[in-house]
Order: sequence, then structure tokens, then C-alpha cells
Amino acid sequence: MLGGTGGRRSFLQRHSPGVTSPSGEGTDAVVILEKTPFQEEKVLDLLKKHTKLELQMHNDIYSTYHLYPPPELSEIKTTVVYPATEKHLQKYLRQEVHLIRETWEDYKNITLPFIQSQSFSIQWVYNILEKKAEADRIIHENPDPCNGFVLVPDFKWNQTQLDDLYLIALIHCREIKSLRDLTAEHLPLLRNILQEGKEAITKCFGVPGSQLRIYLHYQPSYYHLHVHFTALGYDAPGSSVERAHLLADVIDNLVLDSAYYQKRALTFALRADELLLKKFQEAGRV
Ligand code: G7M
Repeated sequence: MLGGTGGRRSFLQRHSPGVTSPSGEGTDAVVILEKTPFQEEKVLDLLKKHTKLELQMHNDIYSTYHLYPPPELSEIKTTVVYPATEKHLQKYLRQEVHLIRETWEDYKNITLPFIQSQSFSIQWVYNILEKKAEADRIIHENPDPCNGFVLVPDFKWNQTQLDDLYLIALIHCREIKSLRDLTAEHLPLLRNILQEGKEAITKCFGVPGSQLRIYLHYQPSYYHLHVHFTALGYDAPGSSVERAHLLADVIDNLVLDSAYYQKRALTFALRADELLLKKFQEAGRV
């Protein structure tokens, strides 16, 4: 089965037969294949080095080709989730989407009970915070248990080129699930992430703060507060208006009103077979 993540370069292979779990049972795996951006300094090699070129069509000054690059210039970034839960499979399969406008009452009556009933693991987050995984990839850490965070390259970024730069800040505090929990009490934490995150990325990768898109997702996939840092020129999956909330705007909103995110309606898209959509449908809210 083939689906897409919405990103132009991502595809999914749903795979059950032939994949075997450690216990010997057949289990689904998610395999995400992404063509990585071109590296400018390799483009000449791409055109010269052992590249097979087949003419597709020619018309006046225009021609198109099939170009078959050598293996070292045709990397496909591959991410594997195995064994994959039903939630992982749902997340990546191509489906119809519906826009939800969630009021604070909807959040309390529908979304929050749903989140609490789910056992979607955020162990990978705890592994990073406890240095049990990805410790060597940490770009910056503020160790304060309330106002601190860890900044690491996102899964989606192979760190080979800056065009698709993508990092995430994971907060040390384990009590904040999402944007909905934020109040003015969290301003020091959010300001630390904004300020220190920008400085660390500029220092480490030479990308200035003015070229970073810094935002939170609502709904997130993982209910442990985290902030996305992506290159401004990169059309990152999940940076659309119905999902991304700029951190600088979030901070300003909380300065204006501490209960801003416990008052206003928030919009997000849900795929057709997501359980949360079913909950909104059952409550007559879609
Ligand atoms: O806001 P949302 O929950 O959708 O974003 C979660 C982000 O975490 C995504 O951008 C993922 O690519 C990233 N991510 C997910 N996992 C499981 C990992 C991981 O194990 N390591 C790292 N570095 N990033 C991850």
C-alpha cells in the first residue's frame, strides 16, 4: 500500500508479509523513503560522473532526459518504524482529511479524554532527555528541570545540507502536553527555547535566527511539548497554517492573556480514519 505524508518527497510502503517480528509473528513496518535535496557542490559530478543519460524528448532548444546517477549521488533517506503500531500506520497512509475547529469545551470534553485514553508511547522523548538515545547528537541543552530543554536534529533531517535543516527542542518538564496547557507561567521556558535555540543553531550551523521558522504543532503527534526549528526556505511537512503556531506569536499571545490557549478555538486537520475524528463525529462536532 502506498501513501504520502503530505511532503513532496515522502512516500510510504506498508509492508506486512515478509517482515518478521522478534517473536516470529508477521508485523507491519513503516518504511519512509525520501529523496534528499541536491548538494550544490555535487551537481557537476552528477552531470559528469558515470551518469547515464537517456533522451526523452527534444523540441527546438528544449530537451528532457532520464538521468540515472551513480549510487553515491542518488541517496534515498530511509526511516524505518518497526514494529509499527496501528497509529503509526494511520499516520502515514494517504487519506481524506477534515478540518476541525476545536473550542476549549471540545478540548476538555473530547480531545483531552481521548489523549488520556491513548497509550501512544513517548519513550523516544524520555530516551533523549535521559541521554539514553541520540546523546551524541545534542546541539544544545539547558538543564533546568522547569525552564530547560534539549535541542536535537529532527529525525527528518540527515544533516548533510542546510536546505532542509530541521531540529526539535524537547522540554525537560514532563507535565506539558501541548499548546493547550500553556499559560504565562511557561513564558520563561518558551523564551529560553526561542533565544537559546536560535543562538545554538546560528553557532553550530551558521544559519541566522531570521532564517528559521520556529513553531509548535497543534495537534502534535507526541503529547510532550516540543518546538520545531526549520529552515525558512524549506517547505517542511506540517508547517501549514492549520498546524503550525509560531513560537514568537505564542509568547505574545500568552503575554496578552495568560489563559489565551484555554479560551480560543484552534483549528487542525484530521485524517478520515483517525480515532479523534470519530470522537468529534460522535459528539456531533463535525
Ligand atoms: O509536532 P509533532 O509531534 O508532529 O512532531 C514530532 C517530531 O518529532 C517530528 O518532526 C518527528 O520527525 C520527530 N521525531 C519523531 N521521532 C520518533 C523522533 C526520534 O526518535 N528522534 C528525533 N530526533 N526526532 C523524532
